[in-house]
This record gives sequence, C-alpha cells and structure tokens, in this order.
Amino acid sequence: MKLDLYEIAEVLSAKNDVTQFENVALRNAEFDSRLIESGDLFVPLKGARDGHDFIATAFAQGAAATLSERPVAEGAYILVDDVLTAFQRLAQYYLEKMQVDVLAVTGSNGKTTTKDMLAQLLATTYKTYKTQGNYNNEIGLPYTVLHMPEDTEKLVLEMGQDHLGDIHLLSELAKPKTGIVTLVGEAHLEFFGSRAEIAQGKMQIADGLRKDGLLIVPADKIVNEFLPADCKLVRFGPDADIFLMRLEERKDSLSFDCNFLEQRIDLPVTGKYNATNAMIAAYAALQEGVERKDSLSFECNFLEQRIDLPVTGKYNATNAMIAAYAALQEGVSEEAIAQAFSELELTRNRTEWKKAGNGADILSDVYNANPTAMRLILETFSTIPANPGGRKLAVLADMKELGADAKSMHGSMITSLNPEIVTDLFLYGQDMEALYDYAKEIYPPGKVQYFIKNDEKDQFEQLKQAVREKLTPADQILLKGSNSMNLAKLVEDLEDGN
Ligand code: 2GN
Repeated sequence: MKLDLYEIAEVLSAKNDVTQFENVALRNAEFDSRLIESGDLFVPLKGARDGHDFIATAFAQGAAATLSERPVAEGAYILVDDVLTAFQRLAQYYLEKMQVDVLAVTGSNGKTTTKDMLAQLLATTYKTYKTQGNYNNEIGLPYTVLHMPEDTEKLVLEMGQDHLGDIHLLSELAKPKTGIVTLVGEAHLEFFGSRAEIAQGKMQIADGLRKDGLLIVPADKIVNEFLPADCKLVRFGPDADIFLMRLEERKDSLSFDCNFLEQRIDLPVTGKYNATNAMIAAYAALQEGVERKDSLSFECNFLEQRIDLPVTGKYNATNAMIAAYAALQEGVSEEAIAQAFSELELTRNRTEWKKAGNGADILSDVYNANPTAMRLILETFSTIPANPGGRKLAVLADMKELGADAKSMHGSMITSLNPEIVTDLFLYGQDMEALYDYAKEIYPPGKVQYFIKNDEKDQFEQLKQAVREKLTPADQILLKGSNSMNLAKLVEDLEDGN
C-alpha cells in the first residue's frame, strides 16, 4: 500500500491533529487484528464485536496507526466519524492515485467464474489483481483495493449485492472502466422481490462507470429500462452483439463414483454398460497416468480462433466469451486469450451450495471463520426459505485464534440463533462448549448436540453419525467453522452419502 499517515489523514479530513505523530508509511490495512503485522494500519470495523475493542491488541501486534471514532492512548490514530465510510473513501482515493483500470463484474450466477477468467486473460499482458474469496461487499471491496500490489495495472473487482443499493456504492467507489453484468436470474442467497428489482440492482454497476466506459449486459429486455445513456453498450446472447456458435458441450448425462477415484465421473453417454466400460477405461488410464479433463470449446463472432477451456457448462462458455470480449477491448491479443483459456484455473467458491447423498441441501462455508462471518452466515441461512417439509440444521465448529475471549465470542453466537428457525444444532470443538451452554437452555431436549475435539479426543465420527441420523432429504444444513476443524471432510462424506 503506497500511503503514509499524513496523506491518509488529509484524504479522510481527520478530526485530530496528526502532526503530533511521526509521519510513517503504512504497509497494509487490516480489520482483523489477528492479521496485523508490523507497520500496518488497523481499521476497527464493527462486526460481531466492535473493532475498537481490539485497538490495543493491534498495536501490540505492531500496527503503526489506526483509524478510530474516539481518541486512542496506545499509538498514532486518525480520528473519523465513521470507520467504514473512511475505509471506503480511502480505497476510492487510492484507486484514483494509482491510476488503475477497474473492470467490475456482478451477476447472480457466474460472477466469480467470469472474474477469474477475465483476470487470467488480462494477466497474460498486464499486472493484474482480482477480488480474493468472497471479498466482494462494502468491506471486502475496499479491502481488495487497498491490498492490490503497487504495480497493478488492471484490477478485476467482483461486486456482490445483498441489498438494493449495494452495487451503487461499490460502483461509485471503484469507477469502473468496464462493467459486466453476467446473469439476472434468481440466486439462492438473494431476497429481492422480482427479477426486475434484481436487474435494477445489478445495473447500478453503471452508476460509477467512467464516461467512455464499456458496459456488457445480457440481451434481456428486463435490463433495458436501467440502461445508462452515455456508455458503450454490448449485449450478449443469441443474435445479440456477442454470441456463441457451435458450442460443443461434453454434456453430463451419466455420472458415477468408484472405489479407486476421488472424483465423481461424469460421462456423455447413458446406460449401465457404458458406465462399467468407462470405469474399466478410467482404471486403465489411471495406470497410464492419464487424468480425465472436463472441457468445452466454442467459436464466437468476434474471434478468429476457436477457444478451448478446461471447464464445462454453457454458462461458463458465455462467461468466457464475455471475458474474452472485455480483454480484447483492453488490448490483449487473441493468441494470448486462447492460450490463457487453455490453462484456466478457477477458484473454488468458499461458500457453496452442495447436495447431500440423500438429496438434502448443504450450505458449506468451511475454510475460515471469525465471529462476524459466522454471524452473517447464520443470519443469511435463517432468512432463506425452507424446502417444503424440510427443516434447517446447523453444524457449527470452533473459530480458531480468537485469543483470551474465544469462549465468550463463541457463546455470543446464541443471539443469531432462533430455535424455531434453525431447529437442530450440532456443536463441535472446545470453544463451542460455550455456545452449547447457552443453546441447551433455549433449545428443546435432543435438539442440540455437542461433540468434543481436543488433543486427546475427537468425536468426528459421532458428529457425522448424529448428522446422518437427523438429516432428511428435504432439509437444509449449514456447516461453518475454521479450516482446521475439518468440516470439509464432513461435507464430502455427506455428499458421498457415507
Ligand atoms: O464476513 S467477513 O469475514 N467479510 C470480510 C469482507 O468481505 C466479505 C466477508 C467480515 C469479517 C466482515 Cl464483513 C466484517 C468484519 Cl469486522 C469481519 C471481521 O474480521 N470480524 C472479526 C471479529 C469480530 N467481530 S475478526 C476478529 C478477530 N478478533 C476477534 C474478533 C474479530 C481476534 C481477537 C480475539 C481476541 C483478542 C484480540 C483479537 C483479544 N485481545 N483478547 N484479549 N485482548
């Protein structure tokens, strides 16, 4: 981060006199005190806990300065009215200062894929940085901006919307040169009244678009009434500005597991004999060191070359086409585009909907955990409509490295739980015992179960057994915890029906 204390104070119109502190270069901005390293700026946001409570910890970790809404004794601080607004303003200023081209992507489905593809295409030719993980909201986006390497030329930002108006704020902050709306469909995690409202929300990506900016949208009349007047507009879809031709999907019409392969196999054929033959062939190929790859290829009206990429699905082809068009506009050569696609790597979505072997819906968020993120997902999960005849269950495991207050922070999750909505709880890990103590007071008998995991004892198998006994095909189940709690394994076993 190329910013120093006095510069930040000026940009944010600090309400205190910062010349009482030495002017220092700030290395990085962090809102999780666990991530603070020497020379960083601490950003005390309000999450499940108020970040201001951790200012002393941040300085102990080596923070060089902090933003703050009140005077601070421990070190250099920049006094502001609202830390979140200040954080967003700082990111906005930083983008202007660094003269980075922003390409922004939003949509209900496929925005992560499109973002990844686009970033990889741009990276063939430019220093490119992109949104990591789910850092696509009013906190994650400014964080992404302030964490881009100093030599970044192109920044690909994902913009997520939980509420109407979210994308407006993000677009005004980032001032995209290119705005992309992938799909205007119904997404699992959204609560808008209608498709039109979703479209309106997504189209706010144009609100901060640069004057000569490019807007790429679906050729869907639902977006028409939200189109801005002064931009270059490109629509995608059949017979629109950009479209697919001769799409070859190696379509999944048969799938199977077998004992010697980790992965489920999907095949473009049907019939039990074919499955058996394929299994034999897969075994033989494995002996030869051959890996099976899913792929698709297509041509489109604005490229000379046929594009091959190692993923399947028509949405992916459309997303690839959009990314190719945007990259071409940025001056990436067609050869570089074709090459980058053939080597494509996509990030796995951290929060994923999956299907259990028995048909139940799994909401899996098992790679990191802090109190805010756990609260957010519990609240989101509680708002999603239940399946007809189905219940909502949750497996919550320890959040690691929360320090001396860990137990109370686990216990405080009780305020995001309603026994009438999330009816069955499985709590797993040492610190979750604190939540168990509260939960058993408000849940009916048998509805909360606790499982131990410590150095001596691990009740993973008991946990799995208990979940399997309760989970019916119409249920939805949330799994959330720190990576080291191994819930990823539980998700996998549930998917496989083990
Ligand atoms: O949901 S998020 O993860 N998000 C990030 C942006 O992109 C989208 C997703 C998220 C996380 C959001 Cl939106 C907002 C916040 Cl504020 C956070 C977040 O990091 N919250 C955190 C806490 C809370 N509440 S991180 C964190 C770490 N902290 C505990 C509280 C907390 C560790 C800690 C524990 C104990 C001490 C110090 C630090 C301590 N000090 N104990 N005694 N003295």
